[in-house]
Amino acid sequence: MNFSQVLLLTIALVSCKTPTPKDLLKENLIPKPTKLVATGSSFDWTARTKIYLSAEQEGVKAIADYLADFVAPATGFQTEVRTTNKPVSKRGIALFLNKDSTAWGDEGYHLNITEKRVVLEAYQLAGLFRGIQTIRQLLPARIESKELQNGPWELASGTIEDTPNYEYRGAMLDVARHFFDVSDVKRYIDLLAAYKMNILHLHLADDQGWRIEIKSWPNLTKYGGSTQVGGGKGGFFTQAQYIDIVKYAQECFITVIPEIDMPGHTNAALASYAELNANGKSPSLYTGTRVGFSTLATDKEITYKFIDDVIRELAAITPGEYIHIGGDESHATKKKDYIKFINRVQKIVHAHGKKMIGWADISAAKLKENTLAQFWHLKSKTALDAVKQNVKIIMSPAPRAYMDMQYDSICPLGLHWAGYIELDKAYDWSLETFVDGISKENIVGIEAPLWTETVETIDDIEYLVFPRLLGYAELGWSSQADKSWDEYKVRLGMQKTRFEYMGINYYSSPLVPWEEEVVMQKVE
Ligand code: TNX
Repeated sequence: MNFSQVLLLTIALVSCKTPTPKDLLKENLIPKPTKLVATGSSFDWTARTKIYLSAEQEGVKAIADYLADFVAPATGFQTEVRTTNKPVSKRGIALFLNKDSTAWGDEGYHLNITEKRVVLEAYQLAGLFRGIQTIRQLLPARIESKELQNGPWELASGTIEDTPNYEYRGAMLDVARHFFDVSDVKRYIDLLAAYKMNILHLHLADDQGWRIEIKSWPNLTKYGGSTQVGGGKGGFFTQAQYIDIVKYAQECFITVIPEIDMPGHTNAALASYAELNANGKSPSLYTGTRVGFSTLATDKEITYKFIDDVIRELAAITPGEYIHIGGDESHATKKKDYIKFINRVQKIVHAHGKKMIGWADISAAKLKENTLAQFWHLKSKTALDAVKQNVKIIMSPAPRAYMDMQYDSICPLGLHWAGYIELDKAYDWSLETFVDGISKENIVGIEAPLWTETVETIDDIEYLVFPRLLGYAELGWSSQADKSWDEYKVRLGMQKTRFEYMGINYYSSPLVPWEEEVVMQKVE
């Protein structure tokens, strides 16, 4: 294109008033919405577009600001947020809490797009936030750019009705094997939020490091946080930093679930305080990757005083209802001691006003019905034993959902003890049929863990998480009825340009038909 053609095209764009026909059905939304009807036209977000909300709806303004701020860098628009009596009858974008729509649930939303307006309605604020992520994906991929881009900024017209299939949709980040700082965790939260995930599980303590400040036991971080796998300097979150992370996640309607793994996976604590060891002696710090060798002294009273202090301090800075106590791979703890230990820790968690989550190994103990068991193991007995106690399951089966598994044998990062997990394997299964004897009513949802024995930087994190995360997000959010890898992989392939503008270091799997997003220019 030469200069005069560019000029002509620009004039055509600026002077054009008729909306471009667009097909909502051809948009590549992930996770796939529950119901979608296309009306063949589009809404054009311009410099004059405003976001309207009704004055009395608390919390909506923050979400409107989030949307306005999100589009600002790429569009150059300072989209005004205005309060009015009748937000849904204005020309522009309306965000509205519909208090009668209890059936949409906390996270459901309705989106109605015409040539004149975009109306996003939800029963709760979280639903508005999830709906904003849909608006985000309906805008051209270059909306993700931090630099000014050319318009137009059109959204295909039609209606979307959307509610999540599962209430628990999460990812775990292990900050114990390698430490990741507040900015890395916030980046992780941003990426979860983009795909409507609602749980961030932080694995805060393991053999190699203790990563959360506990004021009553200061050596945990001072000494126990001072290294990591490979012998690097480690690190930890102060309580103030943790509170900052929790608040950041809350703004994305994501709940943080903190995990202190016990009674195994505790070498960092045992190294920090001799009295927690059965023999009263501290082991050295550990920077390798073996598992199953450490245990708290389960028959010493000081151990329970320690746990009580840790859970009390953690509960005080954690607004979410759950504390995760690990409980996996306690091979150095005798079975009868393990059972007594878990029963007692469950009481401590409840005494501090929280509910307990543990890896499904905890089903050997006597669990309360409001405890959740996180199924990870190749064998399903642990999950079945939990279900027998009326305990609900978080599905994290390692051969499908472990984001630290390599994609294939030449993948430069990750482990493969549970197999290689290419994108088709990560996506092509269903939560409710994966384990015989466990069905939808036993399951709260899905969580994809990222263990970090081999993961050292945020780039490493992104490479293992992307794009598997999108598949997990869809398994949790979308209804499973018409699911197919062949259809999904095309939608996934269309995320290429978006990932690039988002600056994501993703794995470009050969199984996916990656496509650049074509920039639609209006030539009249
Ligand atoms: C098993 S999964 C573990 C972790 C390791 C992971 C590595 C689970 C509950 N325990 O301690 O980091 O494998 O994939």
